[in-house]
Amino acid sequence: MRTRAAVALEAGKPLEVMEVNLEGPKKGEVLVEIKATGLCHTDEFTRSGADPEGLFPSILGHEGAGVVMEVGEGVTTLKPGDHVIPLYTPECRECHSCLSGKTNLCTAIRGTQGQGLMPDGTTRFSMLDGTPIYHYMGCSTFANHTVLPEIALAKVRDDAPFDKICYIGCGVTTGIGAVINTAGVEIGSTAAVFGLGGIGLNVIQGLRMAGADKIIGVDLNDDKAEMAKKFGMTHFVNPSKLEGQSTVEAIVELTKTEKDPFGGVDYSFDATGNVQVMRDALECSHRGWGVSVIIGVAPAGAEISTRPFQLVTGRVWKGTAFGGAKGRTDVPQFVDWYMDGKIEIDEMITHKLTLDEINHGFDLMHEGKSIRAVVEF
Ligand code: NAD
Ligand code: AHE
Ligand code: ZN
Repeated sequence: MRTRAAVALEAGKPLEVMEVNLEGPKKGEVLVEIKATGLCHTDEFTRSGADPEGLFPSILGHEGAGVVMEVGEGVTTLKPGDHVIPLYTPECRECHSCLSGKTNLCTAIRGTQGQGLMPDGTTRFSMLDGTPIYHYMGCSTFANHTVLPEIALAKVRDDAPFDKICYIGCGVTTGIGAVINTAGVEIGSTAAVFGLGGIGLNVIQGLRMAGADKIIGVDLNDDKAEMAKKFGMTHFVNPSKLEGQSTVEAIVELTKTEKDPFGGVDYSFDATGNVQVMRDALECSHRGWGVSVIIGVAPAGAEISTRPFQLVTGRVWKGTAFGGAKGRTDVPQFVDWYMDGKIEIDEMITHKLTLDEINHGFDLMHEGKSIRAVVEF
């Protein structure tokens, strides 16, 4: 069949909206009509050329929601008409990692997924002249139709709005999951969140759900503070406006008490992808027990560093992919939480675009004007 997609032809170039060929689902695969997709900073990271795994030409996008149109041979858990959310972290429930119960990082198809291919080593997308187009994160939601493996689709209830629940395909689950699954934040905790964008706001929402007392937001953009306050931020630090004080010192100062003269937050989260920020996030966490979670994705070649003494004195550095969530199991639950009013999404979707306007969504991201821009098909 033919479908319309925004194609990343070359690193650093705007996406080009065009008709592409899409082959039908093979064994174990599913054809999905994408109804809506969010624009995550990770899409921009790959579009820009900063991603060591970036491949071109490709169809980016990994934060979608849609409807099953056709299933390939052997597919048993999905049928045409089912509402689904694509999963860049699949859940096969059979590989060593899934069976370990210790991680959400299913390994069943990671090799081919990282090569922009379906599990059989081929691509379903091509240009009208026959040039193959790579898949992206196993999802490629910047296309009106896409093909995914059955294990990379979460079946969700059919009364949930696509233009909101697409965000559960990455940002919402990553942010809230980082708090609940990865950090395991307890009631009464103190926390710092670096980067108040589409991920950081969901970390803040997760911290409020977990019952954190003090939630310190950090961003270079003052405009991000207002929305963060609505989601539970109690204090704001803009590192570019500090005088005679480092960001770490400012956060320590906000958490010091008479009983606790050392200060430092119980939990910190990086949602910027900047390795110097990751260091600050670790170092503002509490001596003896602070846990710092890296969510941000750093460009090719970037490395984190700190004095080993920071870890010797009890701080713990962790990371999280998709908030530690097991997609097929946990994503339907997130959709229920949204529908039951337990989590908020609507306000974070600041812009709605058509596919033809998709590059404007990346402009808004760079200008710091959007939290999530969503493309509706
Ligand atoms: P975003 O662009 O919406 O938000 C980033 C925020 O960080 C912005 O508000 C920006 O002003 C702020 N910021 C940038 N540099 C800063 C600095 N030096 N100090 C303080 N604030 C700074 O991006 P997003 O969609 O929220 O994504 C955030 C990061 O998380 C990206 O690196 C993305 O690739 C990554 N991510 C990771 C996962 C995962 O599973 N680990 C999932 C989704 C996104
Ligand atoms: N391709 C990059 C790594 C990108 C990365 O870390 N991706 C996250 C999801 S970001 C979603 O917005 C992830 O889940 N990674 C786990 C995995 O297996 O890819 C690089 O550095 O090569
Ligand atoms: Zn993402």
